[in-house]
Amino acid sequence: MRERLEVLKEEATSVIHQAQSLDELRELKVRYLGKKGELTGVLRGMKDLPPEERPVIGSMANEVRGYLEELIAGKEKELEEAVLQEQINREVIDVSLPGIKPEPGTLHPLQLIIEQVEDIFVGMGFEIAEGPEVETDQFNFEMLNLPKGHPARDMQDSFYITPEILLRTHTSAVQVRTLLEKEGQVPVRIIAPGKVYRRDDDDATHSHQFTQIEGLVVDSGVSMSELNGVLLTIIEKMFGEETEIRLRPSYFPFTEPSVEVDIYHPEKGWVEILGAGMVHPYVLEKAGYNPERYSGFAFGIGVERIAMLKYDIDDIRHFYNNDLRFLRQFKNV
Ligand code: FA5
Repeated sequence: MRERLEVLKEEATSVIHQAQSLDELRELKVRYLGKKGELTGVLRGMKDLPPEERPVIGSMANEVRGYLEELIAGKEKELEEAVLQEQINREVIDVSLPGIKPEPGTLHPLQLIIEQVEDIFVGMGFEIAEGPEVETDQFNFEMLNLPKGHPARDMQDSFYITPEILLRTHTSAVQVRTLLEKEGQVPVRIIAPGKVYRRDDDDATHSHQFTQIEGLVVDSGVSMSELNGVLLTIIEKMFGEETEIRLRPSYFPFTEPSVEVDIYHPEKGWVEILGAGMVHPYVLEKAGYNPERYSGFAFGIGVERIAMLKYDIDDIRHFYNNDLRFLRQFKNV
């Protein structure tokens, strides 16, 4: 019995030392120390020993068990460390290699124009206002002197959601919202950039969804010449002092008189960029401003048209196709 234990100890010591993997070690642990393992087998045989030998062999067997347990634990640690070291070696990062540079995005050309125009107007004391793209018929049309059935509604063929709610056809709806918010207070000096929607057929210069910047000034004694001055300032700052412009008399139900402004482009000829005029007394009155006391002017700039002239873009659809080759050109402007 004593010899069997000795042999067992020796043999186990040797194979445990040679174990190559944690799995192998686990198998050895079961083989020698498990319930059906070899050491347990020896202990089972103790019942056949003379009583006086049993304590001696028992204590020896326990010693062997303790020894093997410690040996296995030590080997386990060694193998675990080897696995970890191997993983560290495999995942080593060479910090001296050049990194992958994330390419910074660029501002969209329409956003560039909006920000340039905003800067110029903020410099002239204007505030920036906003309104929703889903608008009521009342703010988009009725309070702008365009009652239901008015023929001028056809100029802005609309996307209706319900008979009373639509995608706004122009940013002029923000005029109404601003005046109602200001509750009769003056001065009002705002610009309002945003998207607008019309059932226009798309072509090189028209889109069913485009961008406008509305402007509105209301105060006592606001005149048409002030409107001319503001429009000239913005055009000169955006296009340079040499730019040729043309004011044409026009018609909008919410301004009287009304004008449209064209810019001359050497290849494209005259291009309409905005509509403007003196705020119609009906609009002032409906929004709580006494037209006897106050006057104002308003304008609506087509942002795509400005960007097309400024950056020589021949088709409005380039703004919406998100072709990176097109967008990357605006990196350093
Ligand atoms: C209006 O939308 C008026 N609300 C402008 C206005 C505001 C007048 C305040 C008076 C006072 P109009 O429909 O003309 O006007 O549009 C204004 C500008 O938007 C045009 O001059 C043009 O530059 C641009 N625009 C109009 N339709 C389109 C379109 N389908 N695609 C791209 N740009 C357009």
